[in-house]
Amino acid sequence: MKDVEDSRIIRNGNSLILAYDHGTEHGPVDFEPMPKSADPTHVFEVGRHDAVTAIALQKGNAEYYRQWEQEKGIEDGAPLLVKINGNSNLAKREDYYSPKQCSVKYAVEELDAEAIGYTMYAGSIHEDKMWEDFREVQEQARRYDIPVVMWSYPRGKGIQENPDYSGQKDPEVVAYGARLGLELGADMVKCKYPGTPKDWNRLEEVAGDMKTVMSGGSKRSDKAFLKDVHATIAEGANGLAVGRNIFQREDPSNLLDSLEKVIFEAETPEEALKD
Ligand code: FBP
Repeated sequence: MKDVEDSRIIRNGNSLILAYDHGTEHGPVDFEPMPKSADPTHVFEVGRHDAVTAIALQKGNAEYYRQWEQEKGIEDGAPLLVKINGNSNLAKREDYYSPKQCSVKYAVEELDAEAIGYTMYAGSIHEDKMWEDFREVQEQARRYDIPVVMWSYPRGKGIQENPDYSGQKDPEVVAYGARLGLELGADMVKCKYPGTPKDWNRLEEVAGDMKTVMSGGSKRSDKAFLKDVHATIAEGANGLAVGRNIFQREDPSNLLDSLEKVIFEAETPEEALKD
């Protein structure tokens, strides 16, 4: 197996993944604060910023991305991470489940993916099925020597009905989700920020050497966002996977400049904002 450090989604040990699967996961409502973000090519352009080490797209947008690169002669687009599974907000379900829309073979052979993303809902009544789905994805990714990033989002009835847990942002739940990434063979886990540096540290204590990145969350000020990113990195995180905090900004390039300094150059938010 190739060392994950050799992947282009990693730079100086860290990553900044631009996530743009929201049209699947949340629907067009996420584009309302910045209507031009509904146009995938606008976000593809944003991904050309030096700070971005991968762009995470569902299959259809990944196909469009490759077509856009080809038609425009673009050679400096972000490395492609294909998000293999996903689900919409429209369906009524008994519990969380994220079906696959793309095979690893198609992602690598047809789309030239450099990494694979998979959402895992541990704690759902469908967890067992998702483990089986993930096993197949992880083993195929190994065959192609590309890293697997697990969107590790424990949620569902197992957690809601367990009095030991206060919900999906309970630090013990988040840490358990991160640990499952290690146990099941992910190269990187993407976890929700439980809220404090100490809570993120709990996750790092159990994640071994596996890469960990903070999941962006809803839009906040540059300063507040950089503070969270820096706090998690100080506790051992390897960067960020972010969507709304980038594409819901009129011009995200300033924030990307600052993120680059915090994630790859070990600057504090104050230093990064001052430059
Ligand atoms: P954000 O930075 O906008 O939070 O995006 C991260 C992400 O993981 C996306 O990849 C995904 O669409 C979304 O969050 C899922 O969030 P949730 O399932 O919590 O609604």
